[in-house]
Amino acid sequence: MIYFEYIKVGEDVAKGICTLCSGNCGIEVMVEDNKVLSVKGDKEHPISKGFTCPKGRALPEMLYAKDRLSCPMKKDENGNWHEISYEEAIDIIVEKFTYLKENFGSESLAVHTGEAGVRKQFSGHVRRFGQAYGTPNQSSAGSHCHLSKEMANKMTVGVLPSADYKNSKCIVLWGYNPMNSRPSQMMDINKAINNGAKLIVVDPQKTYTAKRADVHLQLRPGTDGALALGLIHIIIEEELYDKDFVEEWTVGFDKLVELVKDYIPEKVEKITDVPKELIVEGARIFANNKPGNISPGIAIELLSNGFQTARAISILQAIMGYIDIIGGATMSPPPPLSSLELENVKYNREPIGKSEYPLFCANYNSAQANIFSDAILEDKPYPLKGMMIIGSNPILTWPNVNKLREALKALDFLVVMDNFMTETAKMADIIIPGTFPIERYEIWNGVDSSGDGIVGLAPKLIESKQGISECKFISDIAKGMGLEEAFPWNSDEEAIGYRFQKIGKTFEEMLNMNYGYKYRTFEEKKYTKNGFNTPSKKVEIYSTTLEKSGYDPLPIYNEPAESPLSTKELAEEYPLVLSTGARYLQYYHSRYRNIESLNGYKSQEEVAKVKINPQIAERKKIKDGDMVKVESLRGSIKLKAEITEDVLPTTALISHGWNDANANELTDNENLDPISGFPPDRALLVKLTSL
Ligand SMILES: Nc1nc2c(c(=O)[nH]1)N[C@H]1C(S)=C(S)[C@@H](COP(=O)(O)OP(=O)(O)OC[C@H]3O[C@@H](n4cnc5c(=O)[nH]c(N)nc54)[C@H](O)[C@@H]3O)O[C@H]1N2
Ligand SMILES: Nc1nc2c(c(=O)[nH]1)N[C@H]1C(S)=C(S)[C@@H](COP(=O)(O)OP(=O)(O)OC[C@H]3O[C@@H](n4cnc5c(=O)[nH]c(N)nc54)[C@H](O)[C@@H]3O)O[C@H]1N2
Ligand code: SF4
Ligand SMILES: [Mo]
Repeated sequence: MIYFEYIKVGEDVAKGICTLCSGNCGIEVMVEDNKVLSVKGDKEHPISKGFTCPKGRALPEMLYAKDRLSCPMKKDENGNWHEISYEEAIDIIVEKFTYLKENFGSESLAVHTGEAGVRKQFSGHVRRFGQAYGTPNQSSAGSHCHLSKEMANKMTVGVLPSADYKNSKCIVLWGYNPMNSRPSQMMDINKAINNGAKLIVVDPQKTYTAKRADVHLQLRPGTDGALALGLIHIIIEEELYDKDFVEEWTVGFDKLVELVKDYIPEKVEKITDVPKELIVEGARIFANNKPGNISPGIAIELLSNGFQTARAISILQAIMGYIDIIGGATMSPPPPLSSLELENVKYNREPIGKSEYPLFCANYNSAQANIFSDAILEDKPYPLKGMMIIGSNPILTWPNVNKLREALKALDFLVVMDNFMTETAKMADIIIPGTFPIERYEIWNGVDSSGDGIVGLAPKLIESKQGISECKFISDIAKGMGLEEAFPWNSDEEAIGYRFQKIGKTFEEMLNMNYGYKYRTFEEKKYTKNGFNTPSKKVEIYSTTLEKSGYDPLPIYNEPAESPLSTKELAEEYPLVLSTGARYLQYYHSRYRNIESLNGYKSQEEVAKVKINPQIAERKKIKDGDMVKVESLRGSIKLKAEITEDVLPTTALISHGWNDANANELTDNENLDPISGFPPDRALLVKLTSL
């Protein structure tokens, strides 16, 4: 077995890569008799340099968790589970998928990979299976993560840039808190701050990071677009922008001047609740400490106005000329790997969401999963009868879960592949136990300290005793359905090896490069050669692509669909603005509440909390730790109150991912962003009552 060659540092310490999150930290793994004993950081790794977070170090606990699924299971008519053989599971799935295709058309099956599939080999296999089977309804965590800001940036500057923190003089963390969500990046951020870089944080919460900032713009959730236009207003009014860059490399600047004319600090303060003096100070600091960059987080995407907000932020960075330069926002193409997409696929129907979100669905050849419930329950635009969900727990992560639960119940057939019996897995007809990353090969990529792009192969370090390889599972269903032509590989190794063909490397060569292969050296201002990757080859402040699709070509601000300003009457009954989902370091969405060291050896009831300001607590006679009810138009949940000055009196915050206090019972799948279809998880109206 190839992977044993890997166990070569000393006798039993293998070098690997943690791919539990996109940090891709280098790890040293103690392995004995195919069992992982411990995980620690690999100091020689060129990007992570020895860093690991508690999740990575808890890998052994995850692998050997008592409640880990270990056998395929089938649910009977009475709702009881029975262990079945893998072969039997494949036969049932093949039979059901064939039935759906013959009776309702291929589009009646949706295949979804969640966050656990992001940048993983198996998500490509799942899409490929969908293409071979003939369903356009392939979806991913991209229905509510990353792709909205990626598409907004693509349409504006040609690509989603990434911040070069180390060399920056002004770092803006905008609805982004890497301290919890991408801790390995804090090394570079801290280095820059120690070298005198300014830090601006835009966050409704006084996070630890916000407390360290030079300027903390503590805004009302969902008003980020207005704040961005306000900052642009000051930068233009005080002529702080990069005039040469704007002149030569942008289109629509004159229209931007017109758009932001009204966004004077007084007006922006009224919308955002951020004191006007701070807005002015923030704009000046950002413009006068060159080069700067802005990292927009998920918070600005999970809004009913998220797409245009992402555009406004992208434009704010661009008019400073901070793009594609060292210390600014660097533009790096992804590693050029061979694609797993099948060519020339024709479908009978458009994917679900294509008529509502045509640009999103066309850009990503995907369905928009947030409206699957409508297809299942109301046959809109046509019936959806079956789903295969791999590496996702929609019951805890998709918006408006009460409706989603009804929808999943109404399906003819649901297959879930997971490592644990999640709330979603409980609703399945068939469950297949999955693997963890170090039980399989994975491709990783990152940027090293010189800004060079690296792609690598994360080795498989142990053979899974319980789980089935996700790629093998997909390939076995495809073969069962006579679609083997689309899956010509004899093993997972062969399939991964195929991906490296385009860079001229073999599987074995990649496996022998512990620290990856440098596929690109960093080069500044590439746009001066070929222009930006937009139709006009310039930064499109005014986007004709948006205009042609009937959207506003400028980064306009609309109030959140539910807000004290847009729905005044509703706000009288539901007066608090709720933002859901801010990350905790030790959890990953709905994951790891069962991992004792990560959950602090506590029950969910003890740790699930809503953060509220002392003023609200006093008014409602709530003490810290009291149980409260939080209610929106969609549903209500009960959990403990955490009383903290870190949130404004107008705002409440709840993380998502707790089975018994599921924030997504409150969220909305109707007022989705009109361009991306992303859910407004970060700005809802709720009321709070003490229990
Ligand atoms: N430990 C851990 N790491 C993760 C994840 C995880 O679940 N756990 N998830 C991964 C994934 S898939 C993603 S997408 C990323 C997300 O990671 P980030 O982009 O960092 O997102 P969050 O931590 O959810 O939110 C960042 C901040 O946004 C603030 N916020 C809330 N509402 C608003 C708002 O309306 N406007 C603004 N400006 N800020 C707001 C919150 O208070 C929070 O401090 O993290 C990834 N990393
Ligand atoms: N209210 C609210 N909702 C949100 C968000 C928010 O901020 N607020 N954030 C959204 C965002 S950005 C995202 S990305 C989504 C994520 O939403 P999901 O994609 O549903 O993410 P998870 O809850 O992590 O579910 C992943 C599941 O995969 C399983 N798993 C983990 N690793 C593997 C593996 O290797 N193989 C297999 N087969 N299974 C595996 C885990 O046990 C877990 O049950 O949530 C979204 N939902
Ligand atoms: S930050 Fe933690 S979970 Fe993410 S790759 Fe590094 S060790 Fe793994
Ligand atoms: Mo995400």
